[in-house]
Amino acid sequence: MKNLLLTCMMLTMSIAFAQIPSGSGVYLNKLIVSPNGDDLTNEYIEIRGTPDAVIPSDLYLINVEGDGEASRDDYGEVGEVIQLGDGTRTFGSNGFLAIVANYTDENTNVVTTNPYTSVIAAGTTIVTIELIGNDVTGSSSSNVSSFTPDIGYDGNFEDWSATYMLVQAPSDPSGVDIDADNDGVIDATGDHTMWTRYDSVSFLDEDDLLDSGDNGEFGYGQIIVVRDLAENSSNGIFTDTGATVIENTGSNVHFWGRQGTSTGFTTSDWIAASFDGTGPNWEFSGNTARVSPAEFASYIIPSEIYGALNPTAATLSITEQELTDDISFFPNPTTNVINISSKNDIISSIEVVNVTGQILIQKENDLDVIDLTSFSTGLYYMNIYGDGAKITKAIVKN
Ligand SMILES: [Ca+2]
Ligand SMILES: [Ca+2]
Ligand SMILES: [Ca+2]
Ligand SMILES: [Ca+2]
Repeated sequence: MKNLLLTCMMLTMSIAFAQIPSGSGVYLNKLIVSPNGDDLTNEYIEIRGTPDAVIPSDLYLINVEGDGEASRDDYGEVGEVIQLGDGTRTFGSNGFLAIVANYTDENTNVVTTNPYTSVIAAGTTIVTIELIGNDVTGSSSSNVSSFTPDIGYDGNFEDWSATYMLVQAPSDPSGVDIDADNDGVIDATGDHTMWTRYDSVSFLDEDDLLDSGDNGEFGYGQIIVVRDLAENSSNGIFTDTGATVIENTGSNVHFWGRQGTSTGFTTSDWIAASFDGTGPNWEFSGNTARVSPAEFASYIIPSEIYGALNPTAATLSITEQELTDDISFFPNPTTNVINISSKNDIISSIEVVNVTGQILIQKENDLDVIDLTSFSTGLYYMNIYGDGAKITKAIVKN
């Protein structure tokens, strides 16, 4: 009976979440739509597909409104729509499509070039939108008077709260409401049931919660980052049934990307991070609560990953050899202390054990020195831990 109930529940969940039929083979590979600095020249959109394949002209990147301000009821509605294909455009020979924008100030003729064009890998299909406007320092697309080519992208894609979806749709999805009854769950009927959804993610902020008299924050993605799940789950954070929900404490998401060749919606399929710095070499937050998975904390985006796969958490973990190469210590033998230095500051803890394995010192702070003054003369071992790796070194007290 229990199994039957569980099966029924799972069936119900999967039906509830499948109101938009899913396809595969096209992925949101990187999404930087709320960068530091001016959005107009620092946003970056990257789609992964089949190398050299024609991009269907009915393939769209859309955003779905997620702010439930008291004064509005448009949440669940499609906002901006970017038409990715034009009937002849293909994914690059490397399988990637990148969308970027340059901005020309019509008063001064000063051109601000986005920081990505020069680093995107050869073979990528790049669509560069030339924006012309009256305030190059403005982040608002209201400063844009023309954009060429016009594929629906004005240099400033909607920020939070919003859901981003890659969909194939039989007609332009602009204005479609996927949640007409405003309950945070994609409706079982409506134009969107004719779409094929390839990928979807959401970022939810927390300025429209119920306790401030608003309607909540609404996420319709298959994976969703919220700012403060514990405090807000009963306070108007609405996430579609079956979605993976990640908490990103006290901060919004600047970077969404798929890890490696991933295709799913678990936390190990995606990277979600707040970042600092300057594009394209943004540095992810060093605060692990603002980065998912935590292995990406302090990761600096190398220019090589534009027009390429993102790293996976597993490949970030350093090897024992790297840890060995990183660390030096002296003197050994010693009569009192051993000084330890790490080129890349990656040591997380150190233990000193005796020859029987008994732990004599264990420390996570002040890792640049180990004091053996009180130890008897003899042989000891130092276990050094850093970034998932462990090495052991013999040390001698004289
Ligand atoms: Ca909001
Ligand atoms: Ca934006
Ligand atoms: Ca609904
Ligand atoms: Ca609605």
